[in-house]
Amino acid sequence: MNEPVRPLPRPLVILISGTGSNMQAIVRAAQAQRWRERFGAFVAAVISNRPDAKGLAWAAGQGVPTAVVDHTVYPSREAFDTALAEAIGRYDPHGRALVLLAGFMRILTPGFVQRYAGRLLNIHPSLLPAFPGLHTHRRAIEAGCRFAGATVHQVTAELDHGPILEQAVVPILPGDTPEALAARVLTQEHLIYPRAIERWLREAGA
Ligand code: NHR
Ligand code: GAR
Repeated sequence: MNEPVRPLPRPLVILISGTGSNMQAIVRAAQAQRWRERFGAFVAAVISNRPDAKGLAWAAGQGVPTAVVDHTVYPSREAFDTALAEAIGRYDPHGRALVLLAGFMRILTPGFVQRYAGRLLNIHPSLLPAFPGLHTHRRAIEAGCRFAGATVHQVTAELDHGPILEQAVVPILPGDTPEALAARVLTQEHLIYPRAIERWLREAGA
């Protein structure tokens, strides 16, 4: 319902820093669930802040445009974020893109977040509001948590604090290592991130 006959284009721009398995899950869901036909949504670009990110080669192999904005060559976070916004803008001529952080490891400035307000999502490997920031799996194990998980949320200026769109829960097992727990959480991330995006697109309408 409410899926228009010829929806306006909705570029999806995915930001990565590494493997890009969440990015792959999004690309596959876009194809399998016919997001272009249903929502006008298509993966317009994958952009990495690291030139050696594994996910870039996979995206290029799928025919998805890729770009690198290497944070190490910019003098400040503001300068990096300005360059990143310029790169996104090349794939977002009408300011409608949904920008998806998928294992993206650079904290974004308030100015950048403001520019994409309401259309900037992140997946974080913890059950927010527990364990914002880094090393979430080690911290959850050390805290004695019985459960961990992942959260898809809107990005706001306060790190890992935006409104929650989806969550998944996994058990923490006796003897778990951060690596074992991370792998268990990651399988759930690949389910909830596409689900959150599909719902966002459906609710955004044309
Ligand atoms: N930016 C804002 N403003 N708000 C959020 O909620 C953000 C964000 C940027 C990235 C992802 C986040 C996560 O899900 C994310 C959410 C990087 C760091 C970090 O400390 C923390 C959280 C997240 C991503 N990065 C270091 C930095 O100095 C660099 C670490 C590295 O390069 O390995 O930017 O966890
Ligand atoms: C994922 O677990 C994601 O939630 C996490 O990094 C992994 C990236 O995997 N993100 C963060 O820790 C953000 N600070 P992927 O590159 O295979 O999607």
